[in-house]
Amino acid sequence: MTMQLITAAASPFVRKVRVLIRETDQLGDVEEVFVTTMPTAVDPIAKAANPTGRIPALVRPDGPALYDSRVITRFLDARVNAGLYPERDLWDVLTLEATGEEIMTSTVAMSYEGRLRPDDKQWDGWLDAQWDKVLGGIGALQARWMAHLNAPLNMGQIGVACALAYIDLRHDHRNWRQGHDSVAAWYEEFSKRPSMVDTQPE
Ligand SMILES: N[C@@H](CCC(=O)N[C@@H](CS)C(=O)NCC(=O)O)C(=O)O
Repeated sequence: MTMQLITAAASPFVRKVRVLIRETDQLGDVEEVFVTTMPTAVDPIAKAANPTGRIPALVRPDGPALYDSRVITRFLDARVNAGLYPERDLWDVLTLEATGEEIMTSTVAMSYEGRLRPDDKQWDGWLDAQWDKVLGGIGALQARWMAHLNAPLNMGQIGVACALAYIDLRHDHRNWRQGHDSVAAWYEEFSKRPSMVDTQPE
């Protein structure tokens, strides 16, 4: 039976799930339902699937809806034994995935600040503090995580790639590649995967 993924093209949290679905050949089992939702204008379909209205949410015909991208990716990985969370490396892969998630949390918050808050209420200090967190995450990728990024495909890599792609989409002018050559080179290659190309926001 078909499941429904409540989706938006630009969301990095959603994109993680969409990339996993393609990498694990589950596109035939999941219908992608596109919505437009924001903290200030929550889409009713998103709200029906997740009490907070956040996306992604996965509506299942045979059980309650799942939400939070990491819950959904664990579920879809386990469903087909895809091995994107290898047992022998589990805590590293989860922490790498969390590093991508932390970057997404700060960059999505920065986008909302810029797009939703009135001009006279913009707070540059807060934006800069969020960007510091992003730089902390990318710095850690460069210093500690390159071996894991270059390992066989795992969910941490997908999360990181979707986080970096979102920076290109919304915060390109901050020039995240500067000082992070290894991460940038890794990302250049990873973003050529068909799953990434197919989920590239317009
Ligand atoms: N921790 C959540 C975060 C999801 C999230 O913040 N999604 C954003 C889209 S990028 C959203 O739904 N925003 C609308 C809102 O906050 O109401 C996850 O990993 O799924």
